[in-house]
Amino acid sequence: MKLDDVKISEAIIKSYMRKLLSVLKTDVAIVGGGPAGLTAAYCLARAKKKVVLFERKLSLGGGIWGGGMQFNEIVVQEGGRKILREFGIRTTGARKGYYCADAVEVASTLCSKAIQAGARVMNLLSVEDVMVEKERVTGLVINWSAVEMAGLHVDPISVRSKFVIDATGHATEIAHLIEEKTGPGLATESGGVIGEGSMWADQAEVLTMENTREIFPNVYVAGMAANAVFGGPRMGPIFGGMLMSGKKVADLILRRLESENLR
Ligand code: 48H
Repeated sequence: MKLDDVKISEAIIKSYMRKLLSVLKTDVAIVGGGPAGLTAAYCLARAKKKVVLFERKLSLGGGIWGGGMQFNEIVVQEGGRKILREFGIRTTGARKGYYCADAVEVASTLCSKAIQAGARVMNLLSVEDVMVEKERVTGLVINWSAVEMAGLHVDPISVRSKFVIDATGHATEIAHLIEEKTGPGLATESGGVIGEGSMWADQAEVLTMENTREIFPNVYVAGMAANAVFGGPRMGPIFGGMLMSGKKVADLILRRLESENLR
């Protein structure tokens, strides 16, 4: 068959527009495609929820790719290994309780499994604001990352979602946005983002799980952002907490969706 260049363009435009239209109203909108966001996307999609994940960058995976100091291996503990196994990702036991996984295998597999489970993953799109109605977040405001990078004055568009997950990592962008626009109403002691503490892997892994929760009506925080919001320490290249936090946030939202459907 002779290829028609314009038909290639037409196929891409039609298919992308179908995808974009399909994410305008969702159950859960996730900001950030690192380990926490991708794990949450997979767990929610597997439970048949309508889920979209927005990632600013070209590639998904966030901080996974670089492992520790560009050694492309990550470490997980027992709980993290269990989740990696669910994804079919292999680990090697450096020593009991410290399991290594190939960072490239982890990033690519989390991404492919989330998409195959039914999550819509939209890269090259940045979340620049949230929609707030009656003191609760009702969706996200998105724009092309290229617009953001070029600093162009181009207005964004909005997507509605029952729940939002801030999985933006160290930057904690959604929590900062909410604090900036609505005042100190976050579920922290100060009502604002406390900021992440210094390295202490053991505490950080425990606190990441504790800090994975709702921080503003309809907004949950997961992964590194959870520690940054509540002032937990950082943990370096151990990623089990990120995976477990992604799973926990999905479970919390699944329970909410279930109870709200029953009402
Ligand atoms: C669209 C956005 C926006 C936005 C940010 O940094 P991540 O990998 O986040 P986590 O929490 O899943 O994992 C953290 C982990 O990678 C890490 O950094 C660890 C364990 N550090 C420990 C330590 O001590 O340093 O991914 C977040 C993603 C990135 O890909 C961003 O590009 C993306 O979110 N993002 N996407 N719109 N406004 N903000």
